[in-house]
Amino acid sequence: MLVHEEEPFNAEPPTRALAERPTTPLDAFYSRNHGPIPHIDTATWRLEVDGLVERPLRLSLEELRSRFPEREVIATLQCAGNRRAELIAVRDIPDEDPWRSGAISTASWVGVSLADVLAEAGLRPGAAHVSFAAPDVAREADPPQPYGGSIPLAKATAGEVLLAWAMNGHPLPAAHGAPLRVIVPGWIGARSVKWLDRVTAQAEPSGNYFQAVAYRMLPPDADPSRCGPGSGIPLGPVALTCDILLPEHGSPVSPGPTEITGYALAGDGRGVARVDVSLNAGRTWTQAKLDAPAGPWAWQHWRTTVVLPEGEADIVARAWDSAGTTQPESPATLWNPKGYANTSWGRLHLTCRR
Ligand code: MTE
Ligand code: MO
Repeated sequence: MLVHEEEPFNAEPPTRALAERPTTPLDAFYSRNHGPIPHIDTATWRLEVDGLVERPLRLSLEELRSRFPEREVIATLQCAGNRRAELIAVRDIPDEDPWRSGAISTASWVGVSLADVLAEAGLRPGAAHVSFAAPDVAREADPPQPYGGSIPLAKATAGEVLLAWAMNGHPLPAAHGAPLRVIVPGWIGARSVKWLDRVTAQAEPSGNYFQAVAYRMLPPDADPSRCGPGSGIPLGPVALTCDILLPEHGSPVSPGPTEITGYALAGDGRGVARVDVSLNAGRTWTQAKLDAPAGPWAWQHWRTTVVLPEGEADIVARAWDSAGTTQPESPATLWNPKGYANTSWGRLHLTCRR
């Protein structure tokens, strides 16, 4: 793993570990933490469900498991800061980790549907958002702030949002949110709150720092240190993206036929329709072969064989979605002060020698 910070722990896998299987092994799944990992005693832990509900709930993990149907969703989680390093190369972004291509991973998640839990609590009129709270505290804010966030009610009740206790067939590891975390498929990873202890139905989005201040798309001329709650565009659904995973950045390759592998992921409600690869900065393209997705919320791997020249080669890849739209060409067109949502063409520079 490439460790960006030890405390709080932030690390991404080499892209090779993301290319091998549709789901990412637990020890290769990226870790994104804003504060120290809390170690929670599952025996005394309870989930509170409150706010604009008819019947507030207080549930142990055992009660959650026995009172609601178990669901499995294979979902890709992607940090809004994935590929920030390419944005930093355009213009510096102080105080944010330079994530490369590995702040994205896919797992099979097992838990209960948030929709079922909200139905049991009974939503009251006026509920329009569902907020999530956790006990970990982030020191990057002044004063330090607990972690939280929210999603609109339509997404919260759509069925695919899970309160999950298992990942790839194992109990959720502490680093990934044990005993219980939210999984919001198709939305930025930041909304998939780990170490969940409270779900609140409310009229407005969460006022938590990570919803109201951070994870917002600021205009390019904004100074983040002067942007208060509500500035910019709150990030939620992810946009169409794709990237190259193999060969790995900087790996030695020979000229001649070489397999290129990557992933593509469409935005909420859309599918990946095609992936194109170019060796000449987009003058001509060839189509990659797309693997079938493991489910509607999972990335799709793709592969194609290109003939690499001797010397320097620049490979680019772009995905198209079911609405016929494609990705922006360059990180420069997407630069923003916090370095979020770099969904530009996947890029790989190789030096090919015999
Ligand atoms: N939940 C809590 N409680 N604290 C956090 O710092 N980080 C969020 C989200 N949930 C975070 C959290 C962010 S920014 C991302 S991208 C995902 O968790 C990362 O999940 P992972 O570490 O399991 O990959
Ligand atoms: Mo994130």
